[in-house]
Amino acid sequence: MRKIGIILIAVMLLGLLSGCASPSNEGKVVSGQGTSDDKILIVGLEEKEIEITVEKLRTYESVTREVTSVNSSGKENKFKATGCLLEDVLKDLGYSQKSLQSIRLVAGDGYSMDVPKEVVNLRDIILAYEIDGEELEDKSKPIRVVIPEERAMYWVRNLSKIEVLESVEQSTSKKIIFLEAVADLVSQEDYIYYDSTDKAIKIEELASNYINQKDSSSTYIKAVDGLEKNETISIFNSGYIKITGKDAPMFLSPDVPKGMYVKNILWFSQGDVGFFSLKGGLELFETKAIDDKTGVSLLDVLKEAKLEEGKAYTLTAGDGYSVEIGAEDIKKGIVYFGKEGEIRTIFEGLPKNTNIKGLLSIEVIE
Ligand SMILES: Nc1nc2c(c(=O)[nH]1)N[C@H]1C(S)=C(S)[C@@H](COP(=O)(O)O)O[C@H]1N2
Ligand SMILES: [Mo]
Repeated sequence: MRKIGIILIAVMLLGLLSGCASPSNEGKVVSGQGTSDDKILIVGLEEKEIEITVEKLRTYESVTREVTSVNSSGKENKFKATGCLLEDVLKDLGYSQKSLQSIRLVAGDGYSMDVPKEVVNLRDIILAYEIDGEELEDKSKPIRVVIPEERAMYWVRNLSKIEVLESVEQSTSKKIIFLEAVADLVSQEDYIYYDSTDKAIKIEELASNYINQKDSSSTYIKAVDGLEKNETISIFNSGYIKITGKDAPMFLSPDVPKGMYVKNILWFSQGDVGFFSLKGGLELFETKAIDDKTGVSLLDVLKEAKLEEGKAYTLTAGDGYSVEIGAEDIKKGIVYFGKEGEIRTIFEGLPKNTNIKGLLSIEVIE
C-alpha cells in the first residue's frame, strides 16, 4: 500500500512539473483578442531584440484594406485585412521604413521571406491580426503580414520575427557560369516532383566547387517572369536546383515550405559568381540568328548580370579551352544550344577560334 502511495505522489508531482496538472485553461485568454503570449520579435534594429505583443499592436491606429493576394500560379484570393502599420510601430521606436535597407520576415512554420529595400521603402506593410473581420486562422496566428500591391509570397503568415537587414545583396558578379553546362560537371540525383522523376543538382556541391564562400552573405535569385528575391545562404545551399522537367530550372528542397520554391530561374548569384540559365535566357530575351544558329545575344546576358562594363571577357569551355574577347567584339556574339545540348558561341565576323563548343563560363576582365 505504501508503495502505491509513493507512486501516486510521484505521478502527481510529475504532472505538476510538466504543467499539465490543471485541466482548466486558467489564466489564458482564449477569445479573439489573442492570448497574452502572442508576440513577435524585431531584431537587428537595436542591440537587444524587441518583443512586441499582439495586444500592443492593437493599440496602434488600425487600418482595414480590401486586398487581393496573388500566388506564383496566378491564383487570386480576395479578403479584408485589418491590422496596424509596421511604419507606426517603427516610428514609435524611433525609426522609419524609409530608412531601412531590407527586412526578413520569419514565420514559425519555417517559411521566411526577404523583402527588398524598394518594397520596404515604398509600400505599406500591414501587420494583420484580423482577416474579413474574424480572428486569424491558426496557421496565420499571431500575425499575418499583408503588403497590398506586392505578391503574396511576401504575405507571411504565422509571423514570429522581423529581422532588419543591413542591405540587400543585388550581387556584383565577376563571373557567369552557365547552369546547363555546370550541371553536367556535378552529380545529378533523381528528384520526385509531383508525378514525374526529374534530375536535380545539390546546391551545396555547386557552392563548394564554384563559389568563394567568404564573399557571400545572401543569394540573389531572378526568375524568367521578373521575380527577384534574396534567400539566405543556409536555406538556399541546403536545397536543390531541378534541371529537367516542368518549371526547370527550379529551386526546391524537401526541407522548406513550397512557397519558397522558385520556378523558371533566369539566374542566381552568390558572392561574385552568377549562375545563368540559357534556357531561361532563350525564354526571356529576344533571340538573334547568326548564320543558321539562333541564340541570345551575349550582351543581353552580360547586361542582365550587370557585367556589360568590362574591358574584355574570358570565355572558358568545360574542357579548359578559353578565348579572350574585347568589349567591342562581345556585342557581335550569341550563345546557343548545340545539337547535343552543349552551349556554344558564334560571333559575327570573328575567326572560328571564337566558336566555343561546351561554353562553361564568362569572366570579366576589368
Ligand atoms: N508562414 C507562411 N506564410 C506564407 C507561406 C507559407 O508557406 N508559410 N506561403 C506564402 C506564399 S508562397 C503565398 S503565395 C501566400 C499564399 O497566401 P493565400 O493563401 O492567402 O493566397 O502566403 C505566403 N505566406
Ligand atoms: Mo506562393
